[in-house]
Amino acid sequence: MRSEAPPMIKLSDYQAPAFLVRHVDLKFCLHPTATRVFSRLECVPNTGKSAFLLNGEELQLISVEIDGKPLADDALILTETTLEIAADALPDGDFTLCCETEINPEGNTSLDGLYMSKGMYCTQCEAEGFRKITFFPDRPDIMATYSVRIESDEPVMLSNGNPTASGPGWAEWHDPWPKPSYLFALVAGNLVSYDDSFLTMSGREVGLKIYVRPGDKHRCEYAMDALKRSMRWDEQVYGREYDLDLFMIVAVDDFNMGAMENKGLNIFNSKYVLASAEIATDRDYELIEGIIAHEYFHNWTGNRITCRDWFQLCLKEGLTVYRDQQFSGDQRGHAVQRIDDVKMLRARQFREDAGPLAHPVRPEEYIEINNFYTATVYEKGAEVIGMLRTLVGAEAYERALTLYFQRHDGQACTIEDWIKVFEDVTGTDLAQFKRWYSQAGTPRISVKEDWDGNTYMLTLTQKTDPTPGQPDKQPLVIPVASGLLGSDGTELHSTEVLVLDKAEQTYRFEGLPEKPIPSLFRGFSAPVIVERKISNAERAFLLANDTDPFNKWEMGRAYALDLLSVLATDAESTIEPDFLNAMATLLEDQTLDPAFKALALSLPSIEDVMDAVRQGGGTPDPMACYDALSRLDTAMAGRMKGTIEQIYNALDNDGPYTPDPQAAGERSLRGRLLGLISRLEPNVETAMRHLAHADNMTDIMQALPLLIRAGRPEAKEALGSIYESWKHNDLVLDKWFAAQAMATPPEHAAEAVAQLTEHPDFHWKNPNRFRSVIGVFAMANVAGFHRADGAGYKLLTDWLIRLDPVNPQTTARLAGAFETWRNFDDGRQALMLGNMQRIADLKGLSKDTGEIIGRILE
Ligand code: 0A1
Ligand code: ZN
Repeated sequence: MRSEAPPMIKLSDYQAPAFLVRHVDLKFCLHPTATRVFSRLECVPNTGKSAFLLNGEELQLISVEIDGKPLADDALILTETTLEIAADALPDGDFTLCCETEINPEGNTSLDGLYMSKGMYCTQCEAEGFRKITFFPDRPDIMATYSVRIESDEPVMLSNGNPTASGPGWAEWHDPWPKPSYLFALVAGNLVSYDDSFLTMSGREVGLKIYVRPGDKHRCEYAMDALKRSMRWDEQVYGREYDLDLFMIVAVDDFNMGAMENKGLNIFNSKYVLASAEIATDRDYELIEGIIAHEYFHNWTGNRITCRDWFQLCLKEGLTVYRDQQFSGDQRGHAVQRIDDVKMLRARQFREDAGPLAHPVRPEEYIEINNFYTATVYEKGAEVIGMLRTLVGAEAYERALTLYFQRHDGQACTIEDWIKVFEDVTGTDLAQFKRWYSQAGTPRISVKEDWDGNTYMLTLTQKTDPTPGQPDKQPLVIPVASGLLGSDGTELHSTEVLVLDKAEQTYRFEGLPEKPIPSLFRGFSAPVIVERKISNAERAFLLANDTDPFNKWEMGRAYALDLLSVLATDAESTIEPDFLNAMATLLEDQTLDPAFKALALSLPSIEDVMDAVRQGGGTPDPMACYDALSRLDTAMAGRMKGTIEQIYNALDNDGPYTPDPQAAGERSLRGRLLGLISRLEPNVETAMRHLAHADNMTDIMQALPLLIRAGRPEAKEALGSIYESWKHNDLVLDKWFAAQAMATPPEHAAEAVAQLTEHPDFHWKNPNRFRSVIGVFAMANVAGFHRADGAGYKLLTDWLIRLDPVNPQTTARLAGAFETWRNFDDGRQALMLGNMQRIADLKGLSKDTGEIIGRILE
């Protein structure tokens, strides 16, 4: 255990590496508890004579040689995290460094470095896992080619690049593309592959293989299809062709994140690969498609062009998220995709930006880089790229990207390099725009209107509240896509991008026949909070008439939030019939697509309601917000009863399940209607029927939570029978646990979840299982987690304390459940504080969790 506080790493301290590594030879003699790793690095001095500092953690050093000669003991300084070779022990020019180390994959429960998942060897090297495999200058600006030899009895042995040779008990791989160490991967185990091939745009045939455990081969078809569509899309839209003979995906059950873009050998959490109607929901299919695309797109944005240092993480992640969102929009429809993306941005990123964990898209300091794989770096990073494209236009964006790929291929780059290609292509100075990368916090925009009978004047003001370490904020460049509507619903002024780049600005629109109704931030053209005093009548008007689907949805949401924040503070208040009428009109509108309708008929999340109460100056009571949502949902159901049932029945599709967007959209509307119907049925008979007829996981997962929420004995039976049928399938069991953690009524959720943790299948060291129970409870059963007696906080904390020594990354991520603690009443604040203090006081607390709790408490 380290005794002193872990150091803060700063962007301003960046220094070019003293040595580069041109090529790496690795040999692995695999053994579950004693794997031998032999490395040979071809090193090149880079900045003049200096000591050579290599990273290494949890390694047993067996030997080290320079140019074939062992080093004198006094030439080496070995610490728990580094190996330093003295400058005078190194020759003047190029040299080779050979190291032999021993590691223990089975003992590695952090799932970082080389570890074992159900008997299979597997690696995770981003961000700093390679240093747990061998001594290496483990930083992304060192790019080398790799040749790898694996020796073991495992039937399948994989690494990056192309296979070069193999025989009984060994396999060799060569990756010709220079890459940083974080993209290294190795897999070995008893796997089978689902195979296909792809003909690239220049006519090369690429082998495609998805490796899974033997029983899972029939669940790879959808992932393979998504992969081929991603490869074609990247050729057609970005002109990017794949660059090896082989592209492999491996599904593993124990994984901290979603997936990893290792060169030529992507490693996936199995939940984002395996799909069939009976185990995966429509949402799972959608996520599989998006994540397959995301990892594949990294081949160019991340791998061929990588990051100079980890502060530049958004360079690859923001751009790759932006690209996967574009792809999903092309596959599934842009309106619905945009609404889904914004819902997620607001739920995760806006919340992060408004609390103690707020940080810029390009952070300037960190203790543990794994804590910065955040919604801000990923999702806000993608929004910044979307704004850049809106500002320069689609055509200039395309030219800038072509220049980026041409100029920086094979390099480790910075945000400055990225901005420069746009400046060079457009001839504009983007210095002010670049503030989006350095300034944390979500800008708030206020709106003032003036009308003099002929000219309409729109005055926009921007303000960003202080965030940790950034008391003063500067104006940003904000694209405001705006349209103006007439009172009959016609578009008086079609969408135009206004550029707001000062604290306050006025825009004039001349010669209008009447005072228009503005539709601002169409398509959510910037990640901001619009604070516009607007009547519910105007919201209803825009909900009915706006030609922009995003704003149409937005107005329904704003209207609902207005009512919900009143209901949550005054349970006796009445519900405006106009809102219910507007929802009924929407439901009956034949021109709207079902997926959009399902979104527009859904109510905001409980967190959104709590935020709305706070904006109104109150302190939210989670239980009152939960009840407000139930009441409004019930009122909607009552108002639309006849129509709901009729449309619900009409959507009943007898054909076989298909995961295509149209069918999924219809199911999502049907699921939403089922939720409404169940509000009026104390014995949930429609949900029972829905479940009884379900031939796919989507339908099951629509009905099951409703039975659990209603506390019906039938829920127990259903859970029992699902368990019996699926107890050998971890992905289904994860959902089985999650449904209970999420839908158990808040009053006794903590007890129910505590009981789930006693279940023999609660394998808490598996991140998916831990998240399905503890994570879902803390993040998705909000009123249950925040129960006033603190039982939820204690349960989470007890489990975080247990998990931290085993898996710091997953612990730190879930500790983020406390990030909103200051938004609650004094009683809850004190309870949360006490529990966080218990974590902070732990001896040997990981630096991952220590950093998160430290920042939350600051
Ligand atoms: N680069 C991956 C995400 C990822 C990051 C870290 C990991 O382990 C600590 C694993 C995956 C992506 O963006 O998909
Ligand atoms: Zn990524």
